[in-house]
Amino acid sequence: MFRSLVLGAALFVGTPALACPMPGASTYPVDAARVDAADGSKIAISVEGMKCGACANKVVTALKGLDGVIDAAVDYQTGQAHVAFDSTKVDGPKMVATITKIGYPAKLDTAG
Ligand SMILES: [Cu+2]
Repeated sequence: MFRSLVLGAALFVGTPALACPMPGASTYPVDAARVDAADGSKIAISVEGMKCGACANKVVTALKGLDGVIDAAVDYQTGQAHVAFDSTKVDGPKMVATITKIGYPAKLDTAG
């Protein structure tokens, strides 16, 4: 009885926080390859503060909501975002501002 209570408590503590319900979910390699193959200009952005796949999805959704963004791939583990975009409609600073506004401090990744 006591032993199972201890085990139960250990399992409970080990459960990821509810705010980040998708700890293992990353389709980033596939998404990044798709972005590389897409039309338009390409840009890399560093994003801080992402903890799980749901965080990455929020960033992707925000980017795709911008007029001119063709496709986006975001990896919460490395904080990398890759975006394919129409440079006549949107630019890097606008994407950075959009990501930062939803709560993830971002900056242009000059290393590519
Ligand atoms: Cu998260």
